[in-house]
Amino acid sequence: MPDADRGAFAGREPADQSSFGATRVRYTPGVEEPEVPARRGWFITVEGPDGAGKTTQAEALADHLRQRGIDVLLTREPGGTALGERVRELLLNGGDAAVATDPQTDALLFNAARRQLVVDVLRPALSRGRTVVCARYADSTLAYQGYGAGVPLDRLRALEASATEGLTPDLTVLLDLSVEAGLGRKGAEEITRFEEFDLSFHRRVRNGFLALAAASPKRFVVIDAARPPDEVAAAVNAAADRLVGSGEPKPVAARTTG
Ligand code: ATM
Repeated sequence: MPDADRGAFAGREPADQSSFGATRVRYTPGVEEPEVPARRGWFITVEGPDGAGKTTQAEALADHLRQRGIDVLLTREPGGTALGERVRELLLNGGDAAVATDPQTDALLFNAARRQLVVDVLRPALSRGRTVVCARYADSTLAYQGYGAGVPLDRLRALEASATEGLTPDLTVLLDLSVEAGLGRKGAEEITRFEEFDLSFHRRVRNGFLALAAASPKRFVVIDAARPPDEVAAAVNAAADRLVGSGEPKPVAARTTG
């Protein structure tokens, strides 16, 4: 993502820093489950293989929901917190031999960044009634490190449970696209370590996303991302409108299984 686009994804809920002096090592303040507020937000994730247009579509969806009067926080994985953005640089840096390439190490790092996002940004926003649109979330680890790189899915689900404590999206929009079309859309400046993997890896990732969608048809909506961006956006908006029109979101406290 170009630097100019980062601002849109950088929105974070401020953590309570009051009990930490400037000279001390900072740990995440203790997590206190908030009282269940009157309003709760929807949690929507946008997933898909490389080049499917997640960034564009997540931004367009956030705009659409804001036009409906909904308070939206737009964020992304890996990223969305200071730690997450640093993990992003570390993990995506193409061609850097110092970066780990063991897929389970990758999974641990993605989940470390995820946990920080859940604690610092997602839960506070949702419990204040904000709707969150997040480009990538836990399904990406299952697709890339699981289906793509062969880490057993049950191991990844255990890491996910630890990172998210059961915070699951209300809606996951899967932008589906052939591997050839997706990789063909990427500019040279967008090439990360993951695009350097072979085509069969990316095919397993795509098929992994489709398998995840087939296993959770209530949560997923699969959209053909080969169509023009405005048609894709209309389909994404329609899926979000169905969700938002379907009733009240669950209380955030009820989304904790850990
Ligand atoms: P984009 O957000 O620009 O799609 O890049 C994130 C990359 O990180 C993406 N691959 N590429 N290019 C997928 C990869 N990724 C994982 O492998 N596992 C994860 O859990 C997440 C969140 C991302």
